[in-house]
Amino acid sequence: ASGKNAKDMGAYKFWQTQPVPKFGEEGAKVEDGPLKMQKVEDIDKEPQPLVAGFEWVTVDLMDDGEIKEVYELLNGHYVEDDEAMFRFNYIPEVLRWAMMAPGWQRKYHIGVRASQSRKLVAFISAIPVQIRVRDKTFTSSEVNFLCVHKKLRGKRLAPVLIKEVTRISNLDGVWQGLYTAGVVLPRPVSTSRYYHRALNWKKLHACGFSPLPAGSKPEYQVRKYALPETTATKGLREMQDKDVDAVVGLLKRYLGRYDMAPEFAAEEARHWFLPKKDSKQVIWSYVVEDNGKITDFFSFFCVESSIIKNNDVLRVAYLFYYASEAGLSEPFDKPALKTRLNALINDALILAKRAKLDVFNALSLMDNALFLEQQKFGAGDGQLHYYLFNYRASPISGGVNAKNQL
Ligand code: NHW
Repeated sequence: ASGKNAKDMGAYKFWQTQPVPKFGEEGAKVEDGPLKMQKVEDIDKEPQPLVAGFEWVTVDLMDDGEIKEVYELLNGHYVEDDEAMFRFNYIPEVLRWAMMAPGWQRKYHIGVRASQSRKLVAFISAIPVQIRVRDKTFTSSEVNFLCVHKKLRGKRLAPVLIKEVTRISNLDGVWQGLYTAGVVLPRPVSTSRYYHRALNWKKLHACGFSPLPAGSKPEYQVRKYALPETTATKGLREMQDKDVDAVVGLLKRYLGRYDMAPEFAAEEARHWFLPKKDSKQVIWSYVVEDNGKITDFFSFFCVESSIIKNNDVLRVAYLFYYASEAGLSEPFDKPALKTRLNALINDALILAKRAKLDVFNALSLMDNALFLEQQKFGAGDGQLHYYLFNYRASPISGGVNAKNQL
């Protein structure tokens, strides 16, 4: 609770009414489990009414016109950095990938329209995910893209949207939520920091993302971040459909090393990791094959950010999931994992550069501490806090859900 947005518990007028852990109880050893038990039959069948002039809708993301409306709402009003230099630009391909994962239902694409103008002014969404916290796995609504039009801010609409996605989840028998935010709310289960690795330093400098360090020269920076043309890992190739089962198995074992992680069914892995051939590429996934066996896997996705001052975009790569047999040897061989991850991530940087991405982001979670410095990532000023709704857990180490950077 020491972040710049931290408030004492009583100041969280909405969140103090919700089944989330409170500040001041950190570090306590508790038995993991739900905070509140309810029954489906006790859940309201209808949404809470909105103030006059606004109405609930569900958004049809299959419809090009409707997804464009969500795109435009987010493009104009979603998350910005503190200096308002950049704002996420979630193109429809990314929105569909993120919100139409296996198990998605249209009723979770919740919008608010102005009754007269029909304009979409607020949005929230969720997809179902399987989350494992230590030895317990449960279904959870992963909530994302909460957005309120700038003209309607501060009017307590966000809590109404959050209660609506909770109600819809509860009616489906889902009682837990998972979400991330840059702001501090009661109470993160895990917190990580963003790290950035320049791929196109000149562009990052020109748009104000990367300052020139004191005493340095632009050409030094360009040289510092230069990368080879070709990857180095033997057996590295693009992941294909035939690799899905092997990747799921490897990931399950690798993610088993962390206290908290998602569990992927084959169909989910196919959705999250295999690029769609017929639209703009969102996700890049690679495997290392050694004598017919998949020994390593990594993936990254791209989300653009608008450069607010000049209408250009930054193409930002986000490190997604990875796994390596090098982390699974008995006994655990940390130096071997470090060497392997550095080789894999260096190849990921090369591939991202080849795909014309400008910067590569990673969080301080999973085993990323083993390569961030060596691969020339620098600490950013953004933090990402991970939250569970209606779940109490003892402190989580190495908490991971890379998807939640979206
Ligand atoms: S985080 C990105 C959230 N979106 C943005 O930052 C976009 C730009 N900002 C906005 O659109 C990824 C507005 O400022 C928003 C707040 C809409 C953020 N999460 O309406 P009021 C996600 O999408 C609390 C949760 O007056 P506003 C994850 C705030 O603390 N709560 O504010 C979303 C205060 O409560 P308090 C947030 O500025 C997860 C109340 O909202 C929040 O007009 C959602 C003020 O409301 C945030 N990011 O609109 C939770 N930001 O207690 C899912 C502010 O302090 C929970 N607030 O009085 C799980 C549900 C599913 C359960 C299933 C069983």
